[in-house]
Amino acid sequence: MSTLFDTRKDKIEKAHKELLSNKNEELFSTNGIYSRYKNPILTREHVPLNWRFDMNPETNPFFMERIGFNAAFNAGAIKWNDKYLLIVRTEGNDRKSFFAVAESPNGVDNFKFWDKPITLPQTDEWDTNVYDMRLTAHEDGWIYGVFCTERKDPNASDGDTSSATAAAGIARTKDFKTWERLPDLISHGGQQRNVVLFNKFVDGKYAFFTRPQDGFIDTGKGGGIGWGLSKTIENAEVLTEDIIDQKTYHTVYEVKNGLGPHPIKTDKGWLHLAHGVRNTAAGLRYVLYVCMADSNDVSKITHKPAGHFIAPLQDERVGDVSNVVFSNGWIADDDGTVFIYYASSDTRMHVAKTSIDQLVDYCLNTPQDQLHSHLSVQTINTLVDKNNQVK
Ligand code: M1P
Repeated sequence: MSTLFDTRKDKIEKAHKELLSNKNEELFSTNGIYSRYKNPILTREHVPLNWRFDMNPETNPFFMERIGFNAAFNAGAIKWNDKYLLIVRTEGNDRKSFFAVAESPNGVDNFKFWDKPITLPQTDEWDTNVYDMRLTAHEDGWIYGVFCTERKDPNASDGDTSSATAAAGIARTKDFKTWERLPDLISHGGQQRNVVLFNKFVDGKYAFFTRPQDGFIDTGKGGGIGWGLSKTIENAEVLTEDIIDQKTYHTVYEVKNGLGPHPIKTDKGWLHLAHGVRNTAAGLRYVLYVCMADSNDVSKITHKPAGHFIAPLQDERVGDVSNVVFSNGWIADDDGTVFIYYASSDTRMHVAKTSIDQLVDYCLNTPQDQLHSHLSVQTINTLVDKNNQVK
């Protein structure tokens, strides 16, 4: 007679195997800019069973989950050895997130976590929590992961057990298994999340996109996406940060404006994917937007379509932190296909498919935000008038 252990193990293993081998399905896109896929590509259910269950019937007769997982989201992305790799922000029920590599043969389904999560070396000041890694294959030969390291605010008053400080942690690897930890980026513009290392030297220096803000939650004077240079990466420090893209009143990036993944180079310029945040009666709303920078100066934005590119839709709207889409990973394939990896509501990962040509067309031909309702109407009327000329 089979035991409770056996019955449960069998059932859970079958469901897990099925989940990992599910085919995904590209959905028809009305906007013609990108297509969503039917299924999320990674969820907490994808986390390997041997990270969760004690597989010994002697010590786990109920086949109980010993370590629970809350979410799998905000993944960095890279194509490596012909495989699509995500460095996933994997969050336990204990609220700690860490990084784990998940790999797919085609970029849209069959994502499987590697054997073990990444063991990230610590600096003298341990991280309390780490998240949102951006990957950069730098021309110096290393692959860098720049991520947010969060620690308790040393200046928090007695009894304040939630104030935190955020800084940009830096680690580098050549195989995604062994990581060398470097000192955190020193910046002088306040706290940092959403820091991205550019893949080329600029004036012989390492170049960072930053997002300075006054406090952990409060952006305060922090203006948006910043840009700063550092003489070294081993002791990275940006002495000044120029704001290259401001947060702006009554736009989708009114409250926060932060870069997503490393930009993609095209014939027409660099493509940037970023997130914007605005406030609503229901709380903050995070959306993604795309813009383009000058071919010769990745920090100079030349084209910025109005509004959001991807906003939370249907099921994506609900999760741990609802009404959020966030992306810190995309992959441009050699044939021009672009896979955008985005998380919804700080809970699960999705993929959207587009191409360099579509993104370039989108950037060059989508009207810019005119910042006033009557000018939005004018923009619509211009299109209507143009369409009226079409026979
Ligand atoms: O909860 C939404 C996002 O909030 C933070 O992003 P930002 O620094 O732009 O406010 C991060 O914690 C991010 O991971 C999270 O998805």
